[in-house]
Amino acid sequence: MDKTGSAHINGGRLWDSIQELGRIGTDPNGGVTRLSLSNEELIARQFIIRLMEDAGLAVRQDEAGNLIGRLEGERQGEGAIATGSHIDTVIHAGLFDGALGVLGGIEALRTIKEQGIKHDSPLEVICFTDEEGVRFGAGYLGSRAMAGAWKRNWLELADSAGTTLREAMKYADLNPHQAARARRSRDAVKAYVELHIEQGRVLEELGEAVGIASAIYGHCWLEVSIRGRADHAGTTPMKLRQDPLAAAAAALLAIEQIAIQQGGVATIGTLNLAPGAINVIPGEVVFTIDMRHEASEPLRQMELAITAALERSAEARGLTTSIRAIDGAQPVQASKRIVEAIASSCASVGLTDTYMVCGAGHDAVAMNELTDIGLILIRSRDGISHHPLEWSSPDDCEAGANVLLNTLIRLANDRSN
Ligand code: HGY
Ligand code: MN
Ligand code: MN
Repeated sequence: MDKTGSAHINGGRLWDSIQELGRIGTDPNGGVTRLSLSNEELIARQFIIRLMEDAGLAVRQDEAGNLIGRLEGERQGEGAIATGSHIDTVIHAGLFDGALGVLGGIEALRTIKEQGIKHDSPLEVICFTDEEGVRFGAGYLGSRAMAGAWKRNWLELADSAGTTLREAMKYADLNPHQAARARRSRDAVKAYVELHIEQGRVLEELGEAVGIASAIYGHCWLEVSIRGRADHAGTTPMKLRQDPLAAAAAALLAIEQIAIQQGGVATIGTLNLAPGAINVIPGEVVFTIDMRHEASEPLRQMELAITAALERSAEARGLTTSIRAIDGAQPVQASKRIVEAIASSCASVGLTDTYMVCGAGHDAVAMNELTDIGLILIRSRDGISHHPLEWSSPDDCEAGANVLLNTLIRLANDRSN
């Protein structure tokens, strides 16, 4: 601890670990792809285990595959103050999404151990299984399992190659039928604070390195199928077509307007045509919608209005549509006591307390079902994320990890909770 009573991590060591993890799963044309439980992610897990062990943490893997590094506190039997995030990525991702929270958490606990910093409560850093949900279609799998929200039917979810989550878990030496045993009690985890890149433009526009999330958006993921009739592209007159892509196109523009009107966001991230040939009118269109809002009711209104727009557009062309809810979570509020601890930590390292609502989802959303949560965000260059150009500076990574470090120390010695 320095003379102001604040502690500081080893910024160079943190930056090196981010770069080293970023070399696992690199894409030939730049970026990183480490889908959940893929070979690349399993290799990255071994790197995380080694780093946790080098930091002097007691390391275990729970039944959902979450890696947990733990430092015992001075008081026995206390609930842990936890931090963490994920190392699985989207496709062609950057180096920082999730990685900063896992590596920043390991660096914070390593600093506490190295410097012999007092902490009454035990401290944990958790590397959660499958936060992104990109491979199987449902996210927060590890954090939901820990929070007691594991769903057995997730095991049947399959990736684009047809491999189910059940098979992927077995491949990773996990017993898919025991995942629900990862559930922990409220007594076991007293608080969860996550460090993450902002993935947006707010902090950069404010000129601030670190932000404090007051709330995190909720999300609703739908899979939509519109079926028409495949036909010859040359001989089928326009008025005789039953073209599902035309119906989808009309609906997509309505979806954009609904999101704007509700003050939320909506994204069509995947779209597939069948049979998918240049000279065949598609018989079926399947696409996904990711809609989000900071408040529950407008999120619900978006889902209702978008569903109605899809059905109207299909019916107007005599087509059929089916809509399947594939994932979702309600917006969450950060805990007041944790926000205050983060704000005091910002002040102790010379940073202003900048508050914001976070549009990206995080394991903190799932952990909010188990305990009080907080979220520390750092600036993203040009707000770019889920992209090879995602980047945050070494200084901002260090600043965010210092705020995390001092927040964990505060919460671990706070006798009032
Ligand atoms: O989709 C998200 O907001 C996060 O990256 N899982
Ligand atoms: Mn992400
Ligand atoms: Mn993330």
